[in-house]
Amino acid sequence: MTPETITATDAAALDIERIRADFPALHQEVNGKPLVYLDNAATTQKPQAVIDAVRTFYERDCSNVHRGVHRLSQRATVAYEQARTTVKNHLGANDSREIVFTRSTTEGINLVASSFVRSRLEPGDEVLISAMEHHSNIVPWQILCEERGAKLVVIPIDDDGDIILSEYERLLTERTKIVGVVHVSNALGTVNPVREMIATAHAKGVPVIVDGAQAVPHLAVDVRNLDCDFYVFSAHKVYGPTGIGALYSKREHLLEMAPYQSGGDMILSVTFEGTTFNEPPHRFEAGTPNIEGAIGLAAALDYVDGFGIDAIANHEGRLLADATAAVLAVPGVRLVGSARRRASALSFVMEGIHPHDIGTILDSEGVAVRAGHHCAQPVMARYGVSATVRASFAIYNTTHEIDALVAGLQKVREVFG
Ligand code: 7TS
Repeated sequence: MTPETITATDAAALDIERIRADFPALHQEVNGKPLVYLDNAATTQKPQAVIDAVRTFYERDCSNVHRGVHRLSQRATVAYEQARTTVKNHLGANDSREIVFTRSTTEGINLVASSFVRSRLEPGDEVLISAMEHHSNIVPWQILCEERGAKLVVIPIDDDGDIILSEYERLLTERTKIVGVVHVSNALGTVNPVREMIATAHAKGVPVIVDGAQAVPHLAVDVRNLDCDFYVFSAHKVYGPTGIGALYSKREHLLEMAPYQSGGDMILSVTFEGTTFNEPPHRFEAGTPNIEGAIGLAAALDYVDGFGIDAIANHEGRLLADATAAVLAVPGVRLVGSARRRASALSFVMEGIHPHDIGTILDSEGVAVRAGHHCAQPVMARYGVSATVRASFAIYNTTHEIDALVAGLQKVREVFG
């Protein structure tokens, strides 16, 4: 959401105080100050509806899925499969069978690397990623390329933090076997033009996996409109539980893909002579899944859909625009990432002061931010810093909290003279 597209009416559409009341963890003090939680890109707080959904599973429906004839197991199975449908609807997929529950974004990428790309990668082939990827969209490809004698190729980004699209087109060749690109950068906040990038890749017959970890919480995602081959995200960044995420994959790919992990639930029949595998998505969900996690994820997406992701995006877009201006007005602050289109995250450094010191002083004021490399060390290297301070916004943040952030930064300046 570009700040200029936000209108006052959009921003007024959400009753933030009422929303805040839904999140128990927000109402506490840290170091004697009201908590100002601005580390949402790392993980979000959870609304009561999600906590209740998980709790109800344990209090009423606790059972394993897909195996019992008894009532509790039937209820658990229905809830688990309904959660799959909720994810499918939220992402705009065609078919629930295109949704695989994973542990996280990280696991989704590893699954695609292992089950889809490995068998297609010959020596001399290439995997193309951008220079602003999270480590989880770098390291699995690096390991795979090493194993297969293939090459990891990186699309450069410009000083603002936008992908250089002419370089992307140049680097996309007949050797490219997959493109991996982040939808929204966790370190820079850049919203990448993934729809256009996917069309460019498809014109050359190259499939694309999109890392949606920071996009699903902040903008409308429609996998059919994007026409991506794979899309991954984690529940915990979109108000859901940790330890659960989802992979969207075009069904034609899933049908061809080799198993990832193996064991119970992913089989049709097993003898000591051999095993036949279950249909996707179950083929990729070996063992007892994170049932309560899937149920909590569905409750989280229902919560988001109750407000509408566009209203959330407008609110957060306004906060980001206000915070950018306010933080930039603090002497010595330099922004890291000023892309054309940004969402949620504001990364910055202060001259002569280490980000960890800034984070520690902000914490003493009750303000929670992330200070570090954000699991994106190549991004830090690109901008010549070892770390940044990152404030990242969610549905429940307010302009008062931006004031608290800025007051905290003034305190940092006082302490460091
Ligand atoms: N991709 C992006 C863009 C991310 O921001 C993250 C997590 C991941 C992948 C990995 O997600 P996971 O749920 O599998 O761990 N990013 C962050 C962050 O910015 N601070 O803490 C985690």
